[in-house]
Amino acid sequence: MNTRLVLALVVSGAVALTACGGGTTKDSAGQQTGGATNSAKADPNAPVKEGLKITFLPKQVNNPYFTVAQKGAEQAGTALKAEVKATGPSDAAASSQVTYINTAAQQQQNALVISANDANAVAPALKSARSQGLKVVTFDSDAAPDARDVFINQATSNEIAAGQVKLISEAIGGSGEIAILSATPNATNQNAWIEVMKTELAKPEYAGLKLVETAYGNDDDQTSFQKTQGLLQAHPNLKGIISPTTVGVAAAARYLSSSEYKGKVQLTGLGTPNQMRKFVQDGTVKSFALWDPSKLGYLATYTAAALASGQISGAEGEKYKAGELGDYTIGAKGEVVLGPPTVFTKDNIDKFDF
Ligand code: RAM
Repeated sequence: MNTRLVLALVVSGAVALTACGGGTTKDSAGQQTGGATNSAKADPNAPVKEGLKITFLPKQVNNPYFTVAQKGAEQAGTALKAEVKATGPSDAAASSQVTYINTAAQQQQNALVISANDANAVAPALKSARSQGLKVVTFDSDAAPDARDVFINQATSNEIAAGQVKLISEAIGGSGEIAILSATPNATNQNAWIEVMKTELAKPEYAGLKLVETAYGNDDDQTSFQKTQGLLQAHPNLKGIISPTTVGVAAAARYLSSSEYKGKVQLTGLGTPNQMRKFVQDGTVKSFALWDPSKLGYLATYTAAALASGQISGAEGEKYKAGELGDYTIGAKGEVVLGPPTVFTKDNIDKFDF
């Protein structure tokens, strides 16, 4: 190896290390704040690079919610002239995404867009991918903040969780036992929402509601179905269930709709209108909520392209354009919020097709 080549390698290695710093910073409350140390200067006027390779990695592939999100990611890919490749595990288990992350790095993708099954289980692989030059955007369910550049949150946890408590309270007339049917025990997003639900339930206006159990259906249809049955058997006075997962709420609705509990035990949650329509029409469910997953996938992909093109670095206050969704600004802890969820009832559900 000649001296010039050695020097070039050393210099490029140093540049790579600087650019991919990936350190953490602390906010005033002492919490880790998001993304890289962002030492690289962002250029808001930098053009989006053509031909970017972006891997889209959902919690699981056989989940209609993520299929819709993937469509949005692919639409963004077409608009950006980027190559979006979707891949992922069939179950939402904690460690299931690690090999997919490693593969994306080996394949020298420019960016990875991921909904994390577990904030910490994926963190070492994400950090390693970033040190190899990939930009990491989490969406839907965050990873440890120092393992990604930006998190695209569907709505604030407060909006989502407080909304869920309000819907179940209205459905059961403000008093009675309730249960939560969640996804996996490690899901960052569901756990954040459950925390806020508990805070909400402690407020005087919800003094009549009593949370008796939180069960986990693991975002698996059959497990969620059986856990619904288990909740009803274990709690004969149960008046309502909140299932903040599209898989859980659809399975719970299916169980209730053909059981003696239909119309007696109320159900709300986060569901896709297409999965929930028949249960709203047959009276099993009065109302539920969700955002548009395709917009979430679209925004996450635009964000990945903005990062990989050097338009943004993930620092608070940076602004960028996300195609037809318009302008976004990176908030505290490297977080961007898509917008408030929609509440669906029999009066509006037919206007939505996802
Ligand atoms: C499931 C997943 C996803 C969540 C939605 C509401 O599809 O758990 O992470 O955001 O439900």
